[in-house]
Amino acid sequence: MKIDVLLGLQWGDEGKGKITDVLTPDYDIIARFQGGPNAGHTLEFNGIKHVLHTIPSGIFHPEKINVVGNGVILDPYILARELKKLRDRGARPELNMLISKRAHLILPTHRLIDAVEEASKGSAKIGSTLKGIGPTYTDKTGRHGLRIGDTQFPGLREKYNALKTQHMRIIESFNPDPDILRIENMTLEEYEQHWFESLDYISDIRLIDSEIFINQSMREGKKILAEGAQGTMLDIDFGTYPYVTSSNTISAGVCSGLGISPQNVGRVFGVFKAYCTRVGGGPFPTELLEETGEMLRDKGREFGSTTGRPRRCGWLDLPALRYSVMLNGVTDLVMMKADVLDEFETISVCTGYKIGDEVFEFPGYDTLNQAIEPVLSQFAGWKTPISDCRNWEELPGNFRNYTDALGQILGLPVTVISVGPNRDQTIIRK
Ligand code: 2SA
Ligand code: MG
Repeated sequence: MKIDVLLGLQWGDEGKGKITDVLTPDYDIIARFQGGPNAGHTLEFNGIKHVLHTIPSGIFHPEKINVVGNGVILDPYILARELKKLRDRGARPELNMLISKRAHLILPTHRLIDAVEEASKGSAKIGSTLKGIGPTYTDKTGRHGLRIGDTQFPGLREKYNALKTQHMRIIESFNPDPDILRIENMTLEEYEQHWFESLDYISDIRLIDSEIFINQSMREGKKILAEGAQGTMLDIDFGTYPYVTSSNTISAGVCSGLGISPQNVGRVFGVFKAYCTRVGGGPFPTELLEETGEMLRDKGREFGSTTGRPRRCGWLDLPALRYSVMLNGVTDLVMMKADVLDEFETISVCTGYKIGDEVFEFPGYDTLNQAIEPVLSQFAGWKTPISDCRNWEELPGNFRNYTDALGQILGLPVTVISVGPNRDQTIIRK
C-alpha cells in the first residue's frame, strides 16, 4: 500500500483541512510531515468550526490514527491548548494520536528570536506567524535543537537552559524593545512555566519512532494519508524565497518528514483555491489591491486562521499553479471555494508572467524578482449560487467551462470541487 499525499498548491489556506476531513473515511492513518503551529487547518461540521494547528485533521474520527511525524516541529504550550479544546468537546486524542520522538521542540525563546528578527527587518519582514518556526528549523539544521523524545530522559532542563543561553545572546544582540519580548501576552518566565507544565499535560500522547510505525503500517496494508501544511509557493527551496516558511512543503517533504521511500508515494492530491491568497510579505503577481480584492476577502472570509490577519487576495495564478503541479507530481486536482466567485460578471486568470517583451510560463528565480505584469484571460461568470450543487451535472455551464479550461492548461482534470465549507458540499467528478 502506498502513501497518498494531500498538499497545498498555492501560498497556504487552500482549504486542505476540509478536504483531509472529507477523505479521512478512506484512510486508516493521517500523518503530518512538516511545519508546525504556523498552520491553521479549518474543519467545519455540524455547524461548528474547528481550527487545528499541530494535530492532524483526522482527529475527529476516533477510529483513525493521527501521526505527528518527525518533520513537524511543535510547541507544547500550543499543542496542550489544542488538546484541551478537543477534550472539552468530548474527544480522547490520547487514544488516536501519536507523535514522533524526533519532532523538534519550539522553545519560548525561538518565538522571541522570530519576533526580534521580524521587527528588525522593517518593511522587508517575512510576515511570519511569530510561532518560532524559522528559528526552530534553524536549530534543527544547525544540530543543536531539542526534540520531544528528549523530554523522556533526565537532563532536559540542562539542555533547555544551555540552548536558552545561546538564544538570549541572539535576542540581546538585537537590542529589542521590551514589549516585543512578550509571548501570548506573557513574560518569558511566565510562558516558560506554562511551557513546562504543558509538557506534563501532553505526556499522555504516546511518543514513538513514527518512521517504523508508518512503514510497518504500510506493509500491513493500512491506508495512509500525508497531510501537508502551508503551500508549495511557501516551500523553503522552491517558494518565493526569502518569503517562505522553513520546511519542504512539497511532496518530496513526505519522504524526509515521515521516513518513507519515494517509491512508496501514491496519489498526490493538489489543493488550490479558484482564486489566490497570500498572507505575509513577498511577491504576489496577481494581487488585487482594489475593490475586487476586497470582494474576494469579504466573500471568502479571507483572514488568517492562526493569526487573524487579513489575507492578500488576487486572481488565480496559473504559472505558479503549473509549477506546483510539476514539483509535486499532482495526480488529483482539488478546487476549493469556487462559490466565492458566484457573483462575478467575469473571472480572470493569469496565464503568463509578462516581463518587458517576454512572457514566462513558470515562476523562475529571475522572474519573481522583477516587476511582473500578469497576462490575464477572462471567463464569463456563472452568476448562480453553486453551494447547493452536489454533482458535476448540476453545476452551471459557465462554471464547467471555467473548470475544464483550468484542467486543460494544467494538464490534468479538476476532479474534486468544493462548493462550501461543509463536508457534504464536495463534488467528486467520476
Ligand atoms: P512562518 O511562520 O515562519 O512559517 O511564516 C513564513 C511565511 O509563511 C507563511 N505562512 C502561512 N501562510 C498562510 N497560512 C498559514 N497558516 C495560517 C492560516 C496563517 C495565519 O492557516 O491562516 O493564521 O496567519 C501560514 N503559515 C505560515 C507566513 O504568512 C509567512 O509568509
Ligand atoms: Mg490555513
